[in-house]
Amino acid sequence: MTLVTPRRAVLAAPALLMALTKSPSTALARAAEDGLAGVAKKRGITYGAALLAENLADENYKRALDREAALLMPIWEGKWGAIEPQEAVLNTGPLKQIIDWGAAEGKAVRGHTLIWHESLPEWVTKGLKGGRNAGISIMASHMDRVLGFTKPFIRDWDVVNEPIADPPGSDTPQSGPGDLRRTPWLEAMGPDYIQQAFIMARQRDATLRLTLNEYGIEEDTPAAEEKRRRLLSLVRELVMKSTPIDAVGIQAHLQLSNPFRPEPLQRFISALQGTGLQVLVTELDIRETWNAPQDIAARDALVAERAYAFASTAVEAGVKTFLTWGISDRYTWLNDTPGVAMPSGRKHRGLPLGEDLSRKPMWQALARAFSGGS
Ligand code: 9MR
Repeated sequence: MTLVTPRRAVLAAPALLMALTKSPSTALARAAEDGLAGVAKKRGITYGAALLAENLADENYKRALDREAALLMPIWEGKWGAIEPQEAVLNTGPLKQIIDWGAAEGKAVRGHTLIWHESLPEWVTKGLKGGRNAGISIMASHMDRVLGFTKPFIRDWDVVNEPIADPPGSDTPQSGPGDLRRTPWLEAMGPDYIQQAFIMARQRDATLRLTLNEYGIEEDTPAAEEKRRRLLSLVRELVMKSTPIDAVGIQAHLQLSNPFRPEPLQRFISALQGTGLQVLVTELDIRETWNAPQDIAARDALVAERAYAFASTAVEAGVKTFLTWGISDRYTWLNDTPGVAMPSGRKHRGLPLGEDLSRKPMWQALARAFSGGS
């Protein structure tokens, strides 16, 4: 396996990429032996990656993930439809597979996700039609079962995922009533379903890190600015009401078709931290434009440039937990989700390792961001 950037990538890359991949005698070269987690750890940052349990059957992939990540996050196995597909019948096998492999290799696992509007089995959506009391009881039982099972293994859960409505100008804008996304939970229980979820999680596990996770809040667009405003206002309200919430997860599914500037993100992270919460980056990946250049090196340079701009901003703002949504272009939703995958059949190259598991310029960009630009 190649551990260095292919020469053609370096030759065709712009100045920033040159800076990222040059100087083999420096910290970055040593980083090549460590993996991203090793590089991040030196700065007090925990780096991890999301995965599907089924992909652990791919030994080469597993080795690469083992080398790079100190923290694991289940892409599917912790979601309601995966873990409690039938009422009161837990399917913990695939999540346990991730937990066991993590334990064997000394990696922590974070949980994803307890309360979300997607990946809900029909028995839940039907049940939620019963109104507030039904909602409270379904939520409480799920938390009893799932947190009861994961308490010994998982110390950080996405308790509420994606509660904010997408403003006008987003890819998938929603209409009112307010800042919150209209979900089966909101309809059943009203806006305080969010606070209830955090309270219930804390009641079941006093020292679990309780995280609220959201997307569409990273880039320099009017829609992202409005979504940041909405999220900040929700978080401030939750904190004002003494809700047991510990952290906000910034998903970071970035798109090269959107502009990015460090300042709005910096301000947002500081504002969140100002409420007393931690800020994590939970799902970084980078979607290329559909008319991306043909040349692989040029494409990788653009991805690396965005990865560095984003990650260095987050790290400088004090983010200490940083995950990518996958580790390799071999397995990623970016290439199998309609509307996200490129219609031309070209594959997005938006993760640190290529399909062949070799380190790409995005790897170097993250390594450099984690090591403080040196
Ligand atoms: O990447 C995930 C995809 O494979 C699943 O089909 C989908 C539904 O479970 O969820 C995707 O992951 C999402 C994550 O759970 C929450 N943030 C956005 C992610 C990408 O859509």
